[in-house]
Amino acid sequence: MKGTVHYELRDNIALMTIDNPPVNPLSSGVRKGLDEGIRQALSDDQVQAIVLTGAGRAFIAGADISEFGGASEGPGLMDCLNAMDASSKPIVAAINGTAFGGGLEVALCCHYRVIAPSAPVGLPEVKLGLLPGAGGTQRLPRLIGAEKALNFILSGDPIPGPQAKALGIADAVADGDVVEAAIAFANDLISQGSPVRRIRDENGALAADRGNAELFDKARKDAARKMRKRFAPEMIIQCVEAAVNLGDFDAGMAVEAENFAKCLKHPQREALIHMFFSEREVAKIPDVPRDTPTQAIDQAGVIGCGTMGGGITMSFLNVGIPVTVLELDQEALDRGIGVIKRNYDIQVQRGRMSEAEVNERMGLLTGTTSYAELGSADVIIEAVYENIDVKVETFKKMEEVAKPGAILASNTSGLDVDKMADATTRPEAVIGLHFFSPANVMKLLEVVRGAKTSNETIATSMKLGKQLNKIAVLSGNAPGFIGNRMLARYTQQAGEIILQGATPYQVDNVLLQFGMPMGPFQMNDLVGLDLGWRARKLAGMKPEEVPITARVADKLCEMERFGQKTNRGFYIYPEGSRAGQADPEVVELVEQTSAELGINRREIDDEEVLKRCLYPLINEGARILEDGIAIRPCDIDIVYINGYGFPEVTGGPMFWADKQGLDNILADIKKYQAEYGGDAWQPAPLLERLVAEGKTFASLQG
Ligand code: 3H9
Repeated sequence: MKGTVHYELRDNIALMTIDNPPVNPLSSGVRKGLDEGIRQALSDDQVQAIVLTGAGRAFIAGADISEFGGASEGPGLMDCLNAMDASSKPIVAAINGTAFGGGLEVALCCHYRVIAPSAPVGLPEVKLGLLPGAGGTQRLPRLIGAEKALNFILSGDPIPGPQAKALGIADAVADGDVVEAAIAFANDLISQGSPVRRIRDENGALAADRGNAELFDKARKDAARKMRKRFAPEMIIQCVEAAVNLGDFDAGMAVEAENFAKCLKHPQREALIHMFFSEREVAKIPDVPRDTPTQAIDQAGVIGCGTMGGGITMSFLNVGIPVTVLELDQEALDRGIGVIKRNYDIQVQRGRMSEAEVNERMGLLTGTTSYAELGSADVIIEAVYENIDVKVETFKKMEEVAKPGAILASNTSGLDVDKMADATTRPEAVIGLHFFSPANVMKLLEVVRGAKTSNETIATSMKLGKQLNKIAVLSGNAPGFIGNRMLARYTQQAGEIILQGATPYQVDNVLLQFGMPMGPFQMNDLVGLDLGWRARKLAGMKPEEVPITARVADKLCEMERFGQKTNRGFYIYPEGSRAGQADPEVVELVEQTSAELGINRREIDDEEVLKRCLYPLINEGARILEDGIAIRPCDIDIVYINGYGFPEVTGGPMFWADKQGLDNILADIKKYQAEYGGDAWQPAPLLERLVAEGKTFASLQG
């Protein structure tokens, strides 16, 4: 059995300490310990009250997520909680650290709660496709009212101790050691003869909302907007609605139990829990030991203050790391820093930041046009034009000024990191740090190891990702790394499909329905169609040499339709709007291009559009695994969800592929190979092998 609960007597108080490192989830041994401890305390006449706390940094991190979907041993959690709730002796929770999910629900079964100021409490179940299924949907509304409870449960975000007190979740904030404070609180209860306070019996806060349909309508509208295609929010709303309208606690608990079971069975739950464990798994690199020494990053240098450089700079400033940003001339520098300031000012206007915070962050920023000023940085990241010769020259300059031990990084989105490393005398310090645009917002950081990158440089870069509140995934050094290599297959197919008969709007709509935040043509409009067009012109490419999938985009550029920036691209954007409208002229242009290329257009159904966009991407993912560019399938899932907007509820492309059945995918790939030929439809040997062996991508995780 996993975990335990220590029991000790402190005079007339039974102190129970949950011990299940590192974060005390409610595993079998903990449930057993809770059950036994409560019985022991109730049967001991010396005990007048019980204090429950956690060992280490957490109170309780929630139910043991790894037990979901399998058989679990030991007493059931609900039995333990019912025994606590019914206890005739008061139980005081001493919330010493994280109390999440089932952990907070345990605290809500206690009769009182004393909290450490730094302890976060939250009900993050919605993020795992679940709902608080240990009474949270029934007790919290009784404690703080339905509206606040709904907001708290639907956001899943934690709040610190003092806020928990202000909201009514905690009774007191400890002014010192939280266990001592809880013991003192319990002794006060005993001396005052205070009755046991059971939240289940409190109905006052609910009465005000009885029959208030508007409250739940609003919650449903918000959830549909913020959590598109999620199953759990509606289940949560129904539970809180039951708490309010049924009035009876046990009747509400029955609704909670039914809806929790529905969530537990739902595929989204499995996918989201896969994401939870994958996010932690990607930090583990088999050939870089966990205890590899890392260096502190206290100061950063960024070369280039355009869109990417500016965003990277903000990522550092946002976590309090000073940055020196370099531009070629003062005008470009002023422009870049102006954009950073404007971005922060917008945050102030939206009430997300204060003026003081903006000043603090801008105070950490130094602009320069001199490389020498980058000399004290612990990491220097170049974000210059995406051209290997320009990058190589930049690395030569970087290494001249960088202090010994500094990390020299490139924000390239797919160029050869080894070529940059070879331009220096310290290739062990060179690494790719591929941020995604907007770099201050996007969670993904692709960390690209070169042939000679040292373990220390890798470990420090992975740690830096965490420091910047990003999810770092390690990639090997091959064109396009993990994400852009897969993306190329996806956009290529989208380009082919429209020439064969679909419209850009049909393709985008299919992917939107799948759950992507935007389709490939909306993405092209956002990024700017002119980028590829200009690069092709610069390379002196003749019109007939332009890949056929880029022909329509290039024609749009000739008409000065560059995408959102010119209010016209594949879509028309009414002034000031980012919602594009379909344009019949573009459909004509696509049809004309098909005719020029001698392609007979035909009806392509939505199912084919989806398969043709996603299957080559998955096939390429298999090749990436085979080439050792990604360590595990889950690394690809994390890259695609956090860098490219692949819907989280699918668990990522490789997890999703397993659920579709790899044999089905391979059969379709072979069908399209016969129809269309080309490299994209050449089945990856790994995919063929897995199908032949009846295995899944997940089987590679070990
Ligand atoms: C729930 O409670 C349902 C109930 O309402 C109803 C029940 C009937 N279980 O994140 P870290 C592991 S649903 C099992 O690196 P941190 C984690 O995998 C649950 N394992 O540390 C990792 O393992 P490893 C609601 C868990 O300090 C290690 O602990 N609760 C659990 O950065 C360290 O984790 C949640 O959703 C768990 N519940 O962050 C909370 N939690 O070292 C989920 C963690 O082998 N947890 N592990 O890779 C978290 O948000 C963070 O882990 C926490 C610590 C903030 C607690």
